[in-house]
Amino acid sequence: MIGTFERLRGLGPTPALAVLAGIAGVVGSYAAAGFTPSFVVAPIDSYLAAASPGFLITFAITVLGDLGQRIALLTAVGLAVAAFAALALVGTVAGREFAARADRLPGRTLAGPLLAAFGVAGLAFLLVPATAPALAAGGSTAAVLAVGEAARRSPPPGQSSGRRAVLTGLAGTLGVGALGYLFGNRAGGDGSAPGAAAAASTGSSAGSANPASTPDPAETERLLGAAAELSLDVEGIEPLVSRRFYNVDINSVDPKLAAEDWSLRVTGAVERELDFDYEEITSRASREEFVTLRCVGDTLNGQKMDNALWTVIDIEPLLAEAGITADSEQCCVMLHAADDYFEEFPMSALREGMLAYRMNGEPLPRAHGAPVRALIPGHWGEINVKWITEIEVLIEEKKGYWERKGWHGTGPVTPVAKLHAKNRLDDGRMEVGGHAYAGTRGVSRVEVSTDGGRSWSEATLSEPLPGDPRDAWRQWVHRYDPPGGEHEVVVRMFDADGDVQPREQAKPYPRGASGWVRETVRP
Ligand SMILES: Nc1nc2c(c(=O)[nH]1)N[C@H]1C(S)=C(S)[C@@H](COP(=O)(O)O)O[C@H]1N2
Ligand SMILES: [Mo]
Repeated sequence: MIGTFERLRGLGPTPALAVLAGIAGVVGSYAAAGFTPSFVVAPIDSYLAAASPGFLITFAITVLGDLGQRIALLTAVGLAVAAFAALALVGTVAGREFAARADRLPGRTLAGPLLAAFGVAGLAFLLVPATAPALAAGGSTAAVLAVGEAARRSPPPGQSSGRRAVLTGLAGTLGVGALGYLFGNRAGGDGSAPGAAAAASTGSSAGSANPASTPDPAETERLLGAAAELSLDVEGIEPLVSRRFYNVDINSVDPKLAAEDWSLRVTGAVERELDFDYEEITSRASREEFVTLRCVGDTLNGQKMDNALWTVIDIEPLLAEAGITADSEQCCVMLHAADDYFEEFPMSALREGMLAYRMNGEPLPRAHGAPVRALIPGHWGEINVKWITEIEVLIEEKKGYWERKGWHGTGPVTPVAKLHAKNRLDDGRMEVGGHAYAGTRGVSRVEVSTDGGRSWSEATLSEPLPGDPRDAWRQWVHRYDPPGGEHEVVVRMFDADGDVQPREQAKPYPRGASGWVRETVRP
């Protein structure tokens, strides 16, 4: 270890130049691939997520939230830079050795950059078998090394050769960086980088050139208009159709699928295996349905719960075509996706399920599963598989991605009434409000206590959305004269059968958060 360090020091500024070249290599890959799975960082990031033990992921989801994903992405970038830098260093040292021996050969000084380019392009291609990003990574690394080395050999008078090399290398890396910014954003750029994920929920997607029949836009407009109309006028909570729909992904980089290239296979314990393309899915009779999703990793009063209007077809007829009838024996299914995600759950839940290809009147955004995702009413978000590619019918249970990490997130959601608005009104009263959701059990009533649970009042509920959807949230609001000081507000919901939700609080891991939400309010 110390020996290695001493040897690196003996190289002078070469390690610094190698790091710059490594950065340039990663940026070069980005320039060619954009923020897509062909970006060299993507497989490292998903490897980190898949290989992390359950407790770490649980901590990342429930404590760090979106920060956890950013840390994973940064770690992956760091690892990619380190690997490229190491190859650049080895290439440079070996190249100098070679140049010293072959001291007549023209172009011998390019031996180092060339060796590094081979190494970096090779490694990049091993990680992502895509030619252009691999070549761009190798080329960018070599370019920075070449200009840095040239500057080292012929420093202008009065400047140390090492300093000159690093400064030139830095200029080269910044140049590559500018190109990367320009081209990378174009290649992968539809706002699906984690920072822009929320904005993507109303953005464009792979399906923009989609040839298929779309539902009557006037009908969509009417439904969205009705949802806006029915939304309670409460500052600080989402309207009935979320403005920012949450995002949960196993990877930092989302798949980018073109509708024309996509297809959905039905495989496994079926009479006939089937393969549907986008056209076949979207030319079927569709309908618009409001469906709410909530992540099993959502904390009790967290924000990973949202509602949208989806254009859907039912899955049941596809199963029938594959020869699966209502009395078939198959216990369960595994849904597979383009990001290597997989989730298993009961066949009975899939029969109720839908495939969605539009969201709030737009083609399904990339961040939410373009071109087609599954929606399974009443169940935790995780089985609502995005970028779906295969429905595998099983005769025996298996574990899905999250269940392998210790979660039990394939069942029905727990009922919840969130408390997100705590507003002081102009007339001196307090206003509290939020959303209530119980999956297909429905919400019939929300009660609020402003004295820590001693007495209860009935809150105002938003009217049901048009079509009386089977799996959509409601909003609630309650206004009251606040007591003198700090007080505790408690909220509980009742389902359609009139049953109150369980009071005891439980953390998200492993079966989803539950219990009555309690918040301290200061008037
Ligand atoms: N292919 C794929 N599908 C997926 C996921 C994923 O990482 N990959 N995440 C799941 C989880 S845990 C949830 S909560 C929902 C979130 O959907 P959203 O990002 O559209 O809100 O998608 C589910 N479907
Ligand atoms: Mo989730």
